[in-house]
Amino acid sequence: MTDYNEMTQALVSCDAAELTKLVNDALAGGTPATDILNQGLIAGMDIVGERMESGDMFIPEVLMAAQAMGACVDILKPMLSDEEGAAGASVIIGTVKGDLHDIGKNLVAMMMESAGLTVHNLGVDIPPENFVSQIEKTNARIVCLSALLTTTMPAMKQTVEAIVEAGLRDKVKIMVGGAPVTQAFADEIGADGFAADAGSASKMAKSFVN
Ligand code: B1M
Repeated sequence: MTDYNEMTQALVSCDAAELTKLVNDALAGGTPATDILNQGLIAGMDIVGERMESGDMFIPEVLMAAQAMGACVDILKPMLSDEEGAAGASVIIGTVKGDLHDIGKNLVAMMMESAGLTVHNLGVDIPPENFVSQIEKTNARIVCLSALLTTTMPAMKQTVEAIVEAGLRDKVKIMVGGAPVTQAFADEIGADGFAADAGSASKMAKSFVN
């Protein structure tokens, strides 16, 4: 049986070699990739977050843990694909201005890609005007905004406003997500949808396309 506690411990200890071994062993033993992601890796990152907040872990260590998690997400990627499929509509996704967190945003991008959507992942710290220019360039039908900091949530509102000002609001559905984001906030800033995790984000995008 998979010991998720060992995985969370390896992640918190920033032990990438041990973590990738545990993930590979769990997969070989038949543990579903989604369980490894949720119960091992994301649970471990939550502990990292708590330690960061209490001052028991510092930024360089948090970055190492994030890199270890990224390596494991790459291993899980082929197994996390969504089998239902969707039309190849274009989606742009990015972390909003001022925010450098990208693990969750990349998971959302990955799930959408595997659902058959054409995903343009703009990266992190993306200013509103770049979202606007990318909508025009890619003819995107869906825009996904990610924010992990309460201080960068206002940049989501600014991005929605920039899309309205550019006259593109009717052309796209706007989805928002990230740990501090809520449905109430999505409603407040005039987004079309909020998704709490990568799986529901992918399902929502497909429902907008279909
Ligand atoms: Co940051 N950080 N961080 N950090 N960091 C948090 C977010 C924090 C909660 C930690 C804490 O104090 N407990 C805290 C924010 C507090 C707040 O605002 N309320 C925090 C802070 C304070 C900071 C700094 C300010 C620290 C400092 O410098 N003093 C700084 C800010 C830098 C910046 O962005 N300008 C900072 C820096 C960093 C690192 C660079 C070291 C690193 C990021 C590395 C990277 O991403 N490449 C980092 C990390 C790793 C974290 C924690 C520990 C983990 C984040 C993570 O990857 N989670 C985090 C604590 C935590 O979240 N528990 C923390 C795993 C990931 C799978 O989950 O991103 O939530 P998540 O994504 C989920 C959903 O939210 C959703 O789906 C994903 C998958 O299911 N989702 C979407 C995400 N985006 C979506 C978009 C959508 C839909 C769904 O579009 C439609």
